Amino acid sequence: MIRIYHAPNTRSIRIIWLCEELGLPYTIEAIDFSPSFRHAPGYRRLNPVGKVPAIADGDFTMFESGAIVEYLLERYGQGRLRPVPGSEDSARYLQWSWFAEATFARPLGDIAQHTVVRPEAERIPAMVADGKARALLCLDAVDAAVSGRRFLVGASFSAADIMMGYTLFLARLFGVMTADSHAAANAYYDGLLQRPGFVKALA
Ligand SMILES: N[C@@H](CCC(=O)N[C@@H](CS)C(=O)NCC(=O)O)C(=O)O
Repeated sequence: MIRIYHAPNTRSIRIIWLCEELGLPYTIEAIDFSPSFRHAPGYRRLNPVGKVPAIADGDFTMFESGAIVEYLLERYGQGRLRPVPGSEDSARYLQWSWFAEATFARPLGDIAQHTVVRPEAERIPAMVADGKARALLCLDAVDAAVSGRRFLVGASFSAADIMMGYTLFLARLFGVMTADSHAAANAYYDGLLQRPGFVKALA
């Protein structure tokens, strides 16, 4: 049984959503998102930098949401939710999965840090403005990629959509993706919101 260390609105949403899509049994360990809990030795044993998510699969534990997604697909996916390794679609799948976390989520993380995560005295407004500008550039790229398409890669839903779906959740949450522009990205994200697994993960 996979145990998912989860806090609302965090990247553990990706892991719950993936388990739902694969029909994998899992349990949720709801954690306290406060720095004092995340940086206590108990949680730092699961995630050495005190971030969410982490999982335990039996005695095996790991962190980093994108790596967890790939581990679960390799171990339990039986070829589902990702293109055949070595194919061009697989390259695109990797590109958008990494882009979602390594490039797009970074400026959104800066916005989060300087609006809600850090204590007020440590927040720098200029970081928020800069983060918004960098995130908008990423949103432009996603908007172009999903224009006239339901999914990021090929004709079917893949775990790249799970990676990007959570990133777009943050983009909406922090007012980077709004209804008055980026029609294709909004339509794509609204389509993802129809998936029961995403709805359950967000609940
Ligand atoms: N690249 C990491 C990012 C993890 C991350 O930043 N998690 C956020 C919640 S979504 C967090 O724990 N933030 C608290 C902090 O940075 O102090 C992953 O994908 O797992």
